[in-house]
Amino acid sequence: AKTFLKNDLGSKKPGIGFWCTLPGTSTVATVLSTGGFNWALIDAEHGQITDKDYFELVTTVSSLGASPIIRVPWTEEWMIKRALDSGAHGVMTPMCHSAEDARKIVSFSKYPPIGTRGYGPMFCPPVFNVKGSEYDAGADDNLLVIVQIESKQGVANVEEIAKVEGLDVLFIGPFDLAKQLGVPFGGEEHEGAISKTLAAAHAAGKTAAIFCSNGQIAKKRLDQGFDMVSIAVDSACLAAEFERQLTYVTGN
Ligand code: 3PY
Repeated sequence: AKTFLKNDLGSKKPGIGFWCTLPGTSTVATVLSTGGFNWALIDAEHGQITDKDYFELVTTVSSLGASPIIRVPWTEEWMIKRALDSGAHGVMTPMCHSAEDARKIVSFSKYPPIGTRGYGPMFCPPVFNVKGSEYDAGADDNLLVIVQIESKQGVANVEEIAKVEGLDVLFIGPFDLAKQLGVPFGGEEHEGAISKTLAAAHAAGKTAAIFCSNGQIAKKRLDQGFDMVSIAVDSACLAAEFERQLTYVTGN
């Protein structure tokens, strides 16, 4: 069973997703009912979600036709294992600094003999609606390995990172990137690092992805050549819309 997102990227359809920071399935179900998304990021690096929430979120997202991608808090083998064991279609790791980091992440994500992923996928087959043997046989090929490029070293080493076999997506975290580079967000150096990462991903035949705060920015990034974008964050949308409605009654 291929993942929705991997299928779409393989047929050159853009990956359109959103960021989920709230536990509980109501928000993801509401957003996914729009039908416009092929992935959702379940964020356990920042926000309120912990690994106890993975199972129900992953099941809800995948049952509504999108690929659940879990961002783990850090690049730890046990964190990646627990995320994959919930039936996630892919894992995103923050702060990939080097090809060595990327090789480690790939290894943590694949079963032996390719990697070192521990075996315990009891809850994965139902998410994919397949038998256990089918999940096992397809896991290494079908699950997405996504690393974030968002540091000085990550950008410096991005060509080598992109060439790492088994890695699927280079995902730019623009906010961390600006802070880690110590440059203004949206300035020349920031955009230069973003373009360099985009070019390196494509030169190596990998998917280039970037976090976007809204749909207008996401459209620009797709036009720039990115294959995969997020368009909004659940909690930020709630706050922004409530604030907007409030201005009608408070007048400011
Ligand atoms: C960043 O912009 O730093 C991210 O990781 C996405 O929120």
